[in-house]
Amino acid sequence: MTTVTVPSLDADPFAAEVLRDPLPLQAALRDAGPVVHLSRYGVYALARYEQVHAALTDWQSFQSGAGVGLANFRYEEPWRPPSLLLEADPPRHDAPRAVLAGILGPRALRRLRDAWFADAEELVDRVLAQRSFDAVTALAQAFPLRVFPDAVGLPKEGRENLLPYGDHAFNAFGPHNDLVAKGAPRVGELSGWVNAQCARERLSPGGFGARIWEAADRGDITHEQAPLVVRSLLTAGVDTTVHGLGAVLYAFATHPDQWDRLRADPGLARVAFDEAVRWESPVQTFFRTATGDTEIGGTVVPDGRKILMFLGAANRDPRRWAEPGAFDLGRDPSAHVGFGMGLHQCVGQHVARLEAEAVLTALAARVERIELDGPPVRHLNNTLRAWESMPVRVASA
Ligand code: OVM
Repeated sequence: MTTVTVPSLDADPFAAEVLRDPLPLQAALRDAGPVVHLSRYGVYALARYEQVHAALTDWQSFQSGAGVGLANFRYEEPWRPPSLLLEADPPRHDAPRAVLAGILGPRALRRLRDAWFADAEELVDRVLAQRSFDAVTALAQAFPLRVFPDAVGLPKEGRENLLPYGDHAFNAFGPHNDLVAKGAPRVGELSGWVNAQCARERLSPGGFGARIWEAADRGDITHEQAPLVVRSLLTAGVDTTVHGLGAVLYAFATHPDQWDRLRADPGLARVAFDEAVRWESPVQTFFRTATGDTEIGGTVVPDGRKILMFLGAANRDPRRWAEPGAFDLGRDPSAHVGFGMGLHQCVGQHVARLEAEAVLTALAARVERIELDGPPVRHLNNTLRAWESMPVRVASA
């Protein structure tokens, strides 16, 4: 094999101006080569679809067990006990994954569908009493916070901790920059609350949390593992869907032709959500760690080195997608890597799609036009592409 020189960039993917608009760096990384060295952090970067997809589907060479953030658990203490799903490799990963996949799978969600659609209609009716509102707080945050904690079986008290905890967890995948420092003062308090909700006694019967504990009773996972699997739900289940909804609402507020298309065929709601996940990539990046010297794109990444996968860049790679910058309900976005790919692909994706389908269906039946009513404001996070606020005005149907 010929060894090629790896292009090196000193750009900071976690700098505020890059987080505010990651598209120029994504393009520069894709164009620099299949693998790029990021000298600032001493890590390798993949930004083309082909290499991101290859890394995601090769867990043997690209391990998660050393952490999926910048911190290398071979040498550094994680900020919390590692996730049994996200930060684990087979075989340890597999039993917790199988349990959660059953609890969050399409079959299990069927019994939530009617209630969530009714909830979405009620929420949307209430929101539409105003002609202009903040789509982030009134819809993108309000709907997941209304349905998901109940589905998990959480008590009412303390739910306001869910978003700040998740926001910090996603910041903590990046370097120790100001975003991590900003969250640090509350980590003890937020983690204390989250960890306490993972106990069996806190979780109401019939919910996702109680079903995790029942899986432990059956011996599918151990009773020691159960609380950490519940913690995964609480960490990954709220901010992600909030920012996914924010992405699709922004897409429609800025693409009235696509809104007309959805209104004409509400069956497109799920495709619309996946297209928005491709287009905005609410989860922008995750790391892997080279398990042994690993060849990718003609370059050998040495054992133990961190590899940053740009999911958002792969989802807009013109080598894979025609007109990648277009939000287009006519395309098939199903191969996007916004939910990851392979063994670790988002286990909650069916929950996310159901939430989005409920909100979009309720909106499409009631709203003729949705437009920005002022400049939307980004929420900066080391991992998430997110909105802080999005003033919109609507015309009722
Ligand atoms: C987890 C988890 C899984 C996916 C994303 C994530 C904070 C966390 O298992 O805790 O982000």
